[in-house]
Amino acid sequence: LVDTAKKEIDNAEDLQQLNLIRVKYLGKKGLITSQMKKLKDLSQQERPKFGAVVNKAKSEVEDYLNNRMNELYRIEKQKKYEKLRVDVTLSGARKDRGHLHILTKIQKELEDIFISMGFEVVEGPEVEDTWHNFDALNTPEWHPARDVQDSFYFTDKILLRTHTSPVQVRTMLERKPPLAIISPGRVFRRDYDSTHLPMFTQMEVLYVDKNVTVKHLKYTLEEMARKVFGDSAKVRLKPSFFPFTEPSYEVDILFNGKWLEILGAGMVDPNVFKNVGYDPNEWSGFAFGLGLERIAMVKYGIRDIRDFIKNDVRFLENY
Ligand code: FA5
Repeated sequence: LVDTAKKEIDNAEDLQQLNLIRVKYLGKKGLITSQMKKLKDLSQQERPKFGAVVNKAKSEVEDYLNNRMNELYRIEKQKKYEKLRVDVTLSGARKDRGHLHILTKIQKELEDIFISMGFEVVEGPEVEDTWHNFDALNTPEWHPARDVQDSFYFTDKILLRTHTSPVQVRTMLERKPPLAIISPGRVFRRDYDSTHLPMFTQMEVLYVDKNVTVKHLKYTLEEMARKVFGDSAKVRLKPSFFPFTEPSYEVDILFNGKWLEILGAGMVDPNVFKNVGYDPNEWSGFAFGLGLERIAMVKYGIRDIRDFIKNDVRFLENY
């Protein structure tokens, strides 16, 4: 009986089957348990002997069962974990990853360059009033830049800013000199061709301190050009005119053997200082406004400025 029990126990495939075997042999009416009922038919002398044999069989089968139970338990647990296991060496399904837009990258690059020179990033509103956008910047009513042909007006006093220069005004009104700020952002003009967009990105740079000269301006521009375009890049200032700077310059950068105009610059006009309550006899400064699309075009050889806003992935993936 013990041997057949053991065989059955060996063949049990899971804990459920094993439990049925336990009932079959060791349950209240089990095959081994019920052997004890034979005791009453035996003689006084035979009873202890027979009892001992049955008890031994019982504990033998019990031990055997328990061993098999532990074994099956281990195997089932193993199977469960096997199912959950992840093969970390399998190669994953490749996902297309996005990246920053070329303009965002250029903006961050320029921000880092100026931050490393001690400039601070400030922001201004895209919807401006004519005072901040023009008057405070010494641009009188009759100036052609104010023309409705060139600017997007909401009312006669409110418009989409045409450049980032009003942020100069807002910052100087809020703070006392000296100051060194940059201000990147969107600006809007009625322009549209392969080198002009109606919405484009400028970055204003303003430095105000005592005894600031054109040399400081030129050094800052050269430093910027070297960092953006490499050590061989050269900077050239050409006389120009802006109402809010005196003298004013158009700035060319030599890159890949070509001189390219990418920004307007100059020494802050004394009238602008007066308009924000700075004493022009005490304070001086330089300012410039970069076109970020133009910088990216020069750096990466992009021919048509309209590619920036088409959102064509085939273009964007190149940068
Ligand atoms: C200005 O906007 C002046 N506020 C810059 C300035 C600031 C001068 C501080 C002095 C002191 P301008 O209109 O030249 O200047 O524009 C500056 C740059 O913006 C240009 O050199 C060019 O790179 C870019 N730009 C101008 N118009 C467009 C346009 N429609 N699309 C793309 N880029 C443009």
